[in-house]
Amino acid sequence: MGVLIWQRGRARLGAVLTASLFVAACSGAATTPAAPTTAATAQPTTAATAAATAPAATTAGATAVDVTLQEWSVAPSLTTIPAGSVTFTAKNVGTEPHEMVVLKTDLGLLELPTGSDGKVPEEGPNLKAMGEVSELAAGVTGSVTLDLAPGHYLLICNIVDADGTAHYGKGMTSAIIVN
Ligand SMILES: [Cu+2]
Repeated sequence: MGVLIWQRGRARLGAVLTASLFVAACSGAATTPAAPTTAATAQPTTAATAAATAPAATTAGATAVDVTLQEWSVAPSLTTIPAGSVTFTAKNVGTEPHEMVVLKTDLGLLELPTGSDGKVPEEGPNLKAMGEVSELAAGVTGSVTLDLAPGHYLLICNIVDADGTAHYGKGMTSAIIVN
């Protein structure tokens, strides 16, 4: 009788120990796969954030200059800008077509040479066209991004109307300093 009780007690103890080991093994196994799952979820989130940030940083790197064109003026929002990438966004708020040509030159606002038709040559001594937003109809906006070195620049409208009216000669010129 006494032996039988001892054996039962021992068998019960064995069963409890086995169950404990089994639970420990299970929870251990359950914990291990949980960690990689968390890491895998976190990693794509980080990558997606980095990808979304990259294009924004590129855009933020360019200096933005808004240029208002009308009869008879060229009005940039900034007149002194840092060297490097510059995005000019020109809006024609006038009634006639206008354009915006960026010229690197040391000449003054109305000192540029002009042909017999009143047009400014876009290449020459102390004169170099860097780029342009070509002819915009009334109400239209256009942009151009240029890489500008330090220097003195003029923004002009180089359109000459059929009746011979040269927009530059009418005063469509403005200076920008890049430093
Ligand atoms: Cu014009």
